[in-house]
Amino acid sequence: PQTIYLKDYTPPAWLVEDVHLTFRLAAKTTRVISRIRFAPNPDRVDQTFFLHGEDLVLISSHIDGVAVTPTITEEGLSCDVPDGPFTWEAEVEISPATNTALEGLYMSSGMYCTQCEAEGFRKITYYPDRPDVMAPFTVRIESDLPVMLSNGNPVAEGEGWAEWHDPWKKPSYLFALVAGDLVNHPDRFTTMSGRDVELNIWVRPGDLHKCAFGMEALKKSMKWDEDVYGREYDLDIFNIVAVDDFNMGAMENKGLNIFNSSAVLASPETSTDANFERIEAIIAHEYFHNWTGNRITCRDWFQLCLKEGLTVYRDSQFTSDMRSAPVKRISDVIDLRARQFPEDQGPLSHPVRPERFQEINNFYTATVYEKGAEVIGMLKRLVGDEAYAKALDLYFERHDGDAATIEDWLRVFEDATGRDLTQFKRWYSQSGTPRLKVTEDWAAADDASRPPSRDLADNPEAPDQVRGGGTPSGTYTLTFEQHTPEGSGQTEKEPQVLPIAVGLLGPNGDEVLATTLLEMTQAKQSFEFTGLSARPIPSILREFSAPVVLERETSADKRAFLLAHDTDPFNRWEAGRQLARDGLIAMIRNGSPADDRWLEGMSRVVRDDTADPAFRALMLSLPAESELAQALHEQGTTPDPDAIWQARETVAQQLAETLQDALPRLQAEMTVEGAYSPDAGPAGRRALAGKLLGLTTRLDGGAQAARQYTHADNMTLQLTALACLIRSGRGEDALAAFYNRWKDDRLVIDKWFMLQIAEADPARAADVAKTLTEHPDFDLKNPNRFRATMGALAMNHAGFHRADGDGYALLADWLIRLDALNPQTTARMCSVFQAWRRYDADRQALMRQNLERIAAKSDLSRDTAEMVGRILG
Ligand code: BAL
Ligand code: ZN
Repeated sequence: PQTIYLKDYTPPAWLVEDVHLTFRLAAKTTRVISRIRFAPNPDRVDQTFFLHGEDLVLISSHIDGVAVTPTITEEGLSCDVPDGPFTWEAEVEISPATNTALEGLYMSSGMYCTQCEAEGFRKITYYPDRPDVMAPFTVRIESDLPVMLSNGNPVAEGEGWAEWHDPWKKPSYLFALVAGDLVNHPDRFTTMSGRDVELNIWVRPGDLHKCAFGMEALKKSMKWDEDVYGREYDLDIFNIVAVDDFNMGAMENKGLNIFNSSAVLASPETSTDANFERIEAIIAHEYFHNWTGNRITCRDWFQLCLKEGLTVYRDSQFTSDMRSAPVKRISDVIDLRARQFPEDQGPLSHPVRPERFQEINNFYTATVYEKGAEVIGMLKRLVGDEAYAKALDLYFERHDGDAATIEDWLRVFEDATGRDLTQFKRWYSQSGTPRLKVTEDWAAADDASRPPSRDLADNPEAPDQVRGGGTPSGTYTLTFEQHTPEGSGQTEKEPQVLPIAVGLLGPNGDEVLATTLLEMTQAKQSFEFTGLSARPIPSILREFSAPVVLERETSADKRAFLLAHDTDPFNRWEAGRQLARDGLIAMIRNGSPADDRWLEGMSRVVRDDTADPAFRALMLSLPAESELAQALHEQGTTPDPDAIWQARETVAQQLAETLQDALPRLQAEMTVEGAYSPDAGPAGRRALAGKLLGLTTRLDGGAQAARQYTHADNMTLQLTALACLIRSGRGEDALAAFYNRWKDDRLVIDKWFMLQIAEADPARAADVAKTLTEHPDFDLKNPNRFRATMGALAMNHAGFHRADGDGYALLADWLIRLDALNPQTTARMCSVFQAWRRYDADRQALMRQNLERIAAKSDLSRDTAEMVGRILG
């Protein structure tokens, strides 16, 4: 397959003035008639007229009304065209009913829908399917279905047809069409300038009761974007449609967002608190794309982080404002470490702005999205809130209507702030997670005349900053060294700009220096603090101010001290996490007992009723098995999945025993009375209650969980209880009852598939998954169901890595089958093999064998071939 390089970008030869499309919908024989006005691009470097097109049957084509016979290949067509502007007309036939790749126009549960990002529009008609070709679209849909939707505003409709016009020029990847037997949950929103906007969430008739929460989230998002970014909605109508079969979470098509039904439909009976929070965030994310993605789009797909990093950053700000900022930050960092760090430290590592790809669908990654958002967070920290707001205003003003680049984005910040961002730009071009080592030095007041301390002697240059002041006193020095390991073909990595937020605590636990931002730009750099009467305890990288691995040799006592006293909630949590991690690793490596300081710390935190219950729930969560595997690997120990699982079990059991006396009272305190609300307050109480129930189950064998399961009146309580019952080996009856109760609800049955595999005893997980693939409800064509089964197997770390290799083989078997139907979802799931080199020789051999088996499949998709090739290296 062909590799495409950022360096080879050239402007389009032809621009599109406007587009008219007519769709005559039929399941296997849809006709798409296009009329497109082309004009030469004044900036072009060549004149080739090429239109992308895949899996299309060309019925006829005309230029300025004269029939033409283009040259057609698998990728598209070329044709001789006039020197000046002309009109292209074509009719093609496509088959939505047999489109299982879920790209282009396809059918899901009887409705027609589209997914065009990144390169799906070329499966609908011949077109210059690249984001820097932008045009207004007029769309006519003909069908006997009652609801027909496209982008923009409705223009006219009649019996069997509807017409839509989108006045905002857009790239083809933002095109959308929906037709089906749908019903709507309507509402309205008045924008900041007083314009009235019609809002709708469209669903299949049985799902109408699951729309209210999504609608509220949409209105909150619209208001928030006005209040915080000054961004107003720009059409008369905004439609959201829920679709059951969807590769991603949702898609930001202009004025017509299409959602995976799991990312929009919610009710207390069928959705967990986590589902509600995710839905709120995804609705916000897609809505925010209207400005960061649609009004300003990307010049080419290498610039994907321009819209995704920024929009993830914006949706995280929104969630922080709607809920708890510290809890959101901690959750984001857990996610970053679980998904982005392994990607950036393994064979799939790539820069936030990749420089090459074979299949762009493989680059909708945690690095582009989540690390892309971290980069924006760092930029904001460095320039400050006010300058950030000024730069964003300039970005919207300068680039509205543009297909922009990362260079454009950074120039806006340079122009708004006067800063030189040349070095900062490395965050976009250099792959890998920087490792940041820190050492400390203290010279007491009576030593102040001594020659420079040990660390400073190593570093002949003067320290960068002097802080504090006042009466002569001790000097405290932090020396940082940064290093980014080689990867993704980059051998020499340069120092990055690192914003390092630091606070200092005195020996009595009082804060002696409030959070201060250090700006590190060199490979090694020292920062000096004066005006201190005693050696402080540092709190470093507060709020996780840069996406790095902090390497700091420190005692468990100091971690316990920070856990007790740090004023920064993130670092308080981090101290507890580090204690837990160090203790687990010591147990795995040398059989050490659980660390008392961690058990005592947890005991204090869980009883601290001044602390947010959601925060306490996060504190009680142990590091994931995969995180421990990565940590062991970094420390030179080959991870043993069974030993990791066993150590977590042992520690969790000890925690349960330590808290035994407090559990009943704490659980009672966390009980939420009254009608269910998904708000952060009650959701946080349920989260903590859920953790406590998990601990109680270790002591009572599941008796309380069984009672909770029976009496639960919302899905959060029901599913928490079910998970506990499965873990305690008492899940069988509840699983059967759950299935019978919910068998008609696809989204709830996804949970049923997922939970029994993810929570299975590792020795049985692959067998449970295999049995479930034989269940009549297992549906290979539905990405949610596939992920609920195979994704859950991969989540069960020790189960997936079972020594006999059955977990690997089962997944590979199903990936081979799925590739023929849905390359995109297959390729994404291949990434669960990315850390294969971390494990012992036998497991490595088994994983390699299964990866090679996938690679050897005949007609393997470009998507999967690229992923497997990169993973094998
Ligand atoms: N643009 C693809 C889906 C999303 O990131 O919103
Ligand atoms: Zn997005």
